[in-house]
Amino acid sequence: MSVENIISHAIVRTFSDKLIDALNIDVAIVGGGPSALVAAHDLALNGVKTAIFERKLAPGGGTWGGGMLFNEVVVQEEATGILKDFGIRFQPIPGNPGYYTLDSVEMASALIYGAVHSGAKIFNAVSVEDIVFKEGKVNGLVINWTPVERLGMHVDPLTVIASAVLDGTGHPSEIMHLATEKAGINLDTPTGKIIGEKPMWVDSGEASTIDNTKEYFPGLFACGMSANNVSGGYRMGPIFGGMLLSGRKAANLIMKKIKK
Ligand code: 48H
Repeated sequence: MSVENIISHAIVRTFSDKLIDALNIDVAIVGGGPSALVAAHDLALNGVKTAIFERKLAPGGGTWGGGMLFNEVVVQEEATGILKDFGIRFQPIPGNPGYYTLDSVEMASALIYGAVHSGAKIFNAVSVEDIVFKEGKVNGLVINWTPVERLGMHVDPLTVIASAVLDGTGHPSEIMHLATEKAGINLDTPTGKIIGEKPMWVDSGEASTIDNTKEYFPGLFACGMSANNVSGGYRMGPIFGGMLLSGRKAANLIMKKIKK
């Protein structure tokens, strides 16, 4: 075989093996933002078969750009343990105990590396366009290549079967919209519907992001900004402790559910 052939062969074979292995998993995560990356890391580290499907080429979601493209973010004391778990460095904000700044590029890359290195699989440039909804239960995801989605090509998707689905799609809560609008699911919210995100109130938004991280329907969980949007929490801007802690909470809730 020529070296050109060896390279192509090896890539097609190893990728196919990876994708086939991910067609039936414990946890299917939609979106590769900070909350989802922490959840994937914790799940995989505990032996839970986990894959992330991320629409963009680069996972990391809203972490890369810091605040208004100043590529630094803030994290509060409660979440520094997670930063340490991923080897992310941080420095105190002088005169403001309990708050730290960190390089958002270091955070994004470390979260991605940590998730993959702990055994989670990330499929980038893959968009989730629907859920599998059988006999009243969420059973998995319907996936397609992002370029197919973007070009509006009429190409049928493939499916991933999973014991639990985690919506980590950020502000739009895409999976929850599919659940309510296409599957007619009543979510665990006061109205059964998506309440919608409120304006900026940092401390309230940080606390509610964690509180709102939960199972909204059997087999369907939400974390991060998606959870906050579903339950009507306030936004918080470029502070990320709530996102990291939400990912950790989601992983713990899912592990408890799966073990049952
Ligand atoms: C595949 C998809 C799909 C889909 C979306 O928004 P994210 O960074 O996620 P979170 O919730 O972990 O973090 C939120 C944070 O970044 C943020 O926005 C904050 C703190 N905002 C505060 C404020 O006041 O504005 O990432 C979500 C990811 C993205 O990478 C999307 O591309 C991806 O999900 N995604 N992937 N299929 N259908 N929908």
